[in-house]
This record gives sequence, structure tokens and C-alpha cells, in this order.
Amino acid sequence: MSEAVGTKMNSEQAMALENKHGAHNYHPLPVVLDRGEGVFMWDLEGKKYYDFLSAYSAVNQGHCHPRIVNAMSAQAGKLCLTSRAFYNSALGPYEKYVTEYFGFDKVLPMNSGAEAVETALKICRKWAYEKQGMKAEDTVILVADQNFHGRTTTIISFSTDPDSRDNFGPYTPGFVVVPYDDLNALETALKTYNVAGFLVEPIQGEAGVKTPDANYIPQAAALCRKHGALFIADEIQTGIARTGSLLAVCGNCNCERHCERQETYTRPDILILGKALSGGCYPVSAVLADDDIMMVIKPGEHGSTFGGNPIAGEVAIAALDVVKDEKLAQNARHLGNIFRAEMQKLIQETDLIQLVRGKGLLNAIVINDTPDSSTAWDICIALKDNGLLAKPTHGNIIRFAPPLVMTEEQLMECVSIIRETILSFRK
Ligand code: IF1
Repeated sequence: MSEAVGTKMNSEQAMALENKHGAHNYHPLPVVLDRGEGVFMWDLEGKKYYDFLSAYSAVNQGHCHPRIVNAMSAQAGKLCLTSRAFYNSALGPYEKYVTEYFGFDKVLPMNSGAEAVETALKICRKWAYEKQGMKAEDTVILVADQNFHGRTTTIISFSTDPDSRDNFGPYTPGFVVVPYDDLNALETALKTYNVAGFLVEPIQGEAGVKTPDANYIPQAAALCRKHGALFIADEIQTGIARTGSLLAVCGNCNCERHCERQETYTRPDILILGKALSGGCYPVSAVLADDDIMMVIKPGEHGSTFGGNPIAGEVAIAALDVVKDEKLAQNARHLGNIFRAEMQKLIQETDLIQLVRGKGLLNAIVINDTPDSSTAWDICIALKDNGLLAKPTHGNIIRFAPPLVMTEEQLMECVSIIRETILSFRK
């Protein structure tokens, strides 16, 4: 096994180091990235790639966006972490900024997406017991089948994916799974159980970019309100302009700021953000809600060492400024329409692709092979060789999610790479 010997490491050596010294909890594409800028990344041998995954929609603002990196560097040289045992001068301004940006009374700052989901679940339960008089022993939170909300023990307790769930029990009780995009099933569950809340992705990313009926989210929220349950939107992957509006729950509005126009915006009771909240530069997540919900959490009842740290606050302000100033929601909507139209043309030229689906620049193609086939993986290897990085989600589905700063010219070059790769691909 070749080891780095003082000179610059090559990709083979880097992969060998990970294989030898790292847990094998991933199966990465065989490429070792060393630098990123905007929509591009370079491997250790200097080969340039278009990034068509964006770290699962964390790098919406493009790799190493200078405004975000500068904000991070400046704060890192001043004050990195105080813990919440004390106030810090960056947190209040950030909390004001982010609550006004999304239109909620309060924010509870965390770090990873899963932490934010766990936070939302705890707030929901406490609200149900203390404000609604529900009892823990017979109260549930509804979740959708094929959900993905993170990898903690409680979150995988309600996963329907065996890979995420098996052999991690015993599982956290108090969750009921309902079919996604099925309003009748949701209403039946709301009538059958004492429901504290419904946690749902407005578009199911990991399940394969499952875009529900246009009425699903608005009607689901209305059903929750009718039955006294909280509507909890997990926008960790779909939020921050990814789907062509500020939030996927904004529906058909493509402005980059929240609004109260009820005809397009389904306002969640609890909004969960992560990933691109920091532009992929730093772990930042957040839970937003109004006082009547958020204030059930009292001092000492929840938090984390790094939650609300000064760097996170400065980075998130810069990341959200970039979304607004560079009109990333509008760009995602415009380029997403072009991308899906180009994929529809490609579908006419090949029997390898069944369909394309998505919203904004969160899209996926379904490959015409069985989910347990290696075809989607093999296509991603061929795409890599042709200078474009993407990865299958489940089995035969390839997710395409470039940074939202991409230009139309760059998108068309990526369409050409995908088209040439597909048309020349042999199983
Ligand atoms: C990995 C998947 C995507 C998420 C939604 C919460 C979280 C995620 C809707 C948790 C995280 C990441 C996790 C990442 C790969 C990626 C992913 F493949 F795991 F399922 F995007 F679909 N809610 N999704 O998408 O946020 O704790 O990761 O910050 O490698 O596990 P996190």
C-alpha cells in the first residue's frame, strides 16, 4: 500500500489513508478533492470537475465563497467560541438577522442538521404536553415514509430505510409513519392518534428527489392546524434557495425573501434549516418558531457547546446575504427549468433514463435499471471521468444539484457532459 512519502500525496495514497485509518461508514466515488471554487472542484492530480452535488445542497453559494470565507476568517481571528455560559457579541445580531430574514419570533441555533431535527422534535413534544395538555404516553409525532432527517438514534427510529435503521435498536417510541404525498392517510392519522406534530421534507431528497403534488404541503399544513398539530418543515436540504424560492414551502414564489402572501407561502409552525445556512463553510443549523412554541424551552433544558458560536453567526449572515444579493433563488428557478427541459430532450434520445424530476436546482434522473443494479453508480463513474461529479441516491436514481451560482453557459456545458456520457454509456 503506497504511503505519502513527504512529497505531495496523490489520490491513491489519500484513499489508502482513509481506508486504513477511517471508519468505513461511506462508499465515496473514487475521487479525492483538494480545492474548490464556485461551481468547480479539483482533485489531487489537478483535474477539474463541475460539482453537481454541492455536498447535498450545502454549497448552494458555491465553494469557498469569498464573502463567507472572509466573514469566517475575520471572526476566527477574533473570538471562536465562548459557550453559552456567557453572551457573545455575534449571536444577538445573527439571531435578529435570521429571524427577520425568515419571519419568525425566535431561533434556537444548533450545528448539524440532525441536531436541529432533534431540537424541533423536543420542542414539539414539550409544546404538546405543556401547552396542549397532551400526555407523553399516548402522543405521537407523524413522519413520512422514505423520510430522511439525519442519523441519530431517535431519527433513525422512524426511518423506513433498513440501511439507516437496522441493528440500531431499541428504537425511540412515539412516532407513526404515514405515506408521503397522501393527504387522506395524513388526515386519517390525525384523526386516529393524539398528534403533537408532523415532520416532513417539502421535497424528499434522499428518497430520490420526490416532488409531491403541488397541494400536498399547503393542505398538509392546513390539516395539521385543523387537528391541533404542529407543521414542522425540514428544509435542511430544500431550503436556502435550492428549489427556486427561498424555501420549498414558498411554493411558486421565486423571491429570495420570505413573505406572508398566504396564496403561495405555507408558513411552518417550526422551520428547520442547515447545510447552505453556512454555504457549506461551517456547521450551522437552526430551528425557527414563534414565541408561543419556542418559549416552552426554558434555561438549561436544551443546547450544545458550539450552538450559537460567533463564527456560526457571522458565517450564516454572510451566507444569507449572498443568497439575497446574488438572487440565487431566481437563478435556481431559471436554470432548473432549463435543466429539466434539456433532460427531457435527452430522454427522447436514450432508453437509459426513465424520467427527470425536481424543482429549482434540486433534480434527479431515474435510470432504467433495477435499484440493485450498478448502472447508476457506473454512470456516475463515467461522469466523473468526463469532469462532472454526481452520486446516486437510492439504487437507480442520480441526484443533480449544482451550486446555485452556476451560469447558464456552465449549466449547458454540464448538460453536454451528461448527454455525451449517457449516449456513449454501455452497461
Ligand atoms: C450524510 C443523505 C441527503 C437532510 C435532511 C436532515 C439532514 C439531512 C432533509 C441531517 C442530511 C445529508 C447527510 C449526508 C448525506 C445527505 C443526505 F444522503 F444522507 F440522505 F442530502 F439526502 N434533513 N442529509 O438531507 O443533516 O446531520 O447531515 O447535517 O453523509 O449523511 P446533517
